Amino acid sequence: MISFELTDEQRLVQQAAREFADREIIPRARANDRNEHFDLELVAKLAKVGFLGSIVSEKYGGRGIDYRTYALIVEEVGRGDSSARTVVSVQTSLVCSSIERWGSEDQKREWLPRLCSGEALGCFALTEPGSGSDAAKLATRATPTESGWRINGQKQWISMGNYAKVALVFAQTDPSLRHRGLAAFLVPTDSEGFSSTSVHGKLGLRASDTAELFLDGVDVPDSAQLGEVGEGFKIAMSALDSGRFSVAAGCVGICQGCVDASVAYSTEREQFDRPLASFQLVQEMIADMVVETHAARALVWRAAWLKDMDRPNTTETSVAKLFATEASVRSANSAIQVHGGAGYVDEYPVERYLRDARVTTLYEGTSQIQKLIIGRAVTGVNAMT
Ligand code: COS
Repeated sequence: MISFELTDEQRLVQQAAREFADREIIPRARANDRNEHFDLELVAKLAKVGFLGSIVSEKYGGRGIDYRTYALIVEEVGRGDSSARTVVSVQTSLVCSSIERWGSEDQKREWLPRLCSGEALGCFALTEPGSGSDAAKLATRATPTESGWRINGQKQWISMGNYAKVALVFAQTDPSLRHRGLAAFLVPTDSEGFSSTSVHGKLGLRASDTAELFLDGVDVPDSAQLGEVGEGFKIAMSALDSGRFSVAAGCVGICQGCVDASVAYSTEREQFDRPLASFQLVQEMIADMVVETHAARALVWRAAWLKDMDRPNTTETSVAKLFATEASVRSANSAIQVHGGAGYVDEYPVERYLRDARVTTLYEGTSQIQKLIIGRAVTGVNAMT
């Protein structure tokens, strides 16, 4: 039975996450955004409260929480700052969940406790200059050596790539096999031949580290391979099932933040001798934001329910990701409208919400890719080949 009632424990976690966002994230969000500052102090605090790798089982240093509870945390962090939310999402959903699901016992013991405690950051290195939506068409090559693999290639738009101690790198072992030739590797970023550069000039997510990675003859042992040769694409897709969910949950936080900011501003600010909130056209904008927020949250919770029941959820995750990300862009745009000129500068969070929301309809699968996944699932026809 699906229920909208939170358990006592979920309510406590939600409250703790809300207070954490208000106390630790929001006060530093504007300066971090202005300074393009990847805030390692904040990352350490996120780790300390258990928000990194929280869905990982306790055995490996996580909190073993369910996906609904995870969504509650991610929503609150996302309401605070999407750059901080990106750290939680990448570390937890893309890196930790992949290692927990596909890793050997040794790999889990080596990396998960360090990732969950924040001692090490991880990054997810799938995208390349020539491979974005067509994720199977990687140019990065892994060739067998006597004791393992040599990896050559380049990765692009990699969150936390300049700070990660381990990169989950996807590479092609045999181009003739297309997606069935892909393999995944846990590459320590201090390996010889591994280097990174920072990407600057982003519209939003300015406090999030974004890197280009270069793998120039990086040698890794067999033990660095995650899963089997040929399983790389499935590993990437299953990671994205969790990553897209996390992005969606973060966008619910942006929507809620837009509602909160718009209610606060419109009830304070007066024009024509009455509060903005008394104008029907302003109320309409706020009501639309509320509906978007509730709908996005319900879709995220539905996907969470399927994940917690261990049922197939790729389509429902795409539905949640598509709706929540687009809703966050619409809500942030309307929230600026409610704030008028004040919404256009960073005294209020709404302009950052819009800039940060914008990438969510692009990364971890564009809105168009989500639509094609949903369309294929319901029609049985693959529009991508
Ligand atoms: N979980 C596990 N396996 C999955 C899966 C999932 N969610 N989705 C697909 N697979 C498997 C399929 O079952 C299939 O397996 P077989 O080889 O056994 O038949 C295989 O993966 C290939 O699947 P598919 O036919 O869907 O592959 P396509 O090349 O058509 O790619 C899309 C499908 C476009 C959906 C995929 O490339 C994609 O999601 N692209 C966007 C990439 C993205 O999000 N990039 C952002 C990176 S992070 S910023």
